Amino acid sequence: MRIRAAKDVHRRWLGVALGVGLVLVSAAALAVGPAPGAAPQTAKFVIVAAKTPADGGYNFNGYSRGAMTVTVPVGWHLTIEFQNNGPLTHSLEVLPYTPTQPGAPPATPVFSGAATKNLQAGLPKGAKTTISFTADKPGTYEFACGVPGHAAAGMWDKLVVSAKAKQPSVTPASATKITTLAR
Ligand SMILES: [Cu+2]
Repeated sequence: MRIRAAKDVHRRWLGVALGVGLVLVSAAALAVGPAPGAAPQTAKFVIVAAKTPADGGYNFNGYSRGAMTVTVPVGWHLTIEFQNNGPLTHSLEVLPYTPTQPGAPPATPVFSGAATKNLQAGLPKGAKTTISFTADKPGTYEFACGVPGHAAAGMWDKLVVSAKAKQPSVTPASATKITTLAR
């Protein structure tokens, strides 16, 4: 009897220990997100053309001339909700970064799907559209307005596709809110 009772106590403690262990493992998984090397995910965020009057309205989220940098791990999918808040038409495309902006940006984005429709004519005030693409090649790129003259006037920011980054980020941190979704 005494031996059996001791075994029962032992089993009970083993059960408690396993339970605590499971809770700790679950909490750790929630805290750090997917394990390193996990499948790429989707980074979703908003870019508003002419959000503020900064730089004559030639800005995205209030930032112009590369003042905002979005960094994403290579291979991630990006879903960008584009909105135009300004009186002029604007658009958005991802191009290779160049220190000098062309007067008429190229009509083909660097990643397939990384451009809004009517790139050169632009979208009117109040327009909303979503673009989706895979950032499948590391490097430094730019978000540019495709309406001729706008990127040259300052309407461009940076996109870094990083082989080192594990999670997406934005500088400054208040420039947009990046949501991470399962792909
Ligand atoms: Cu524009």
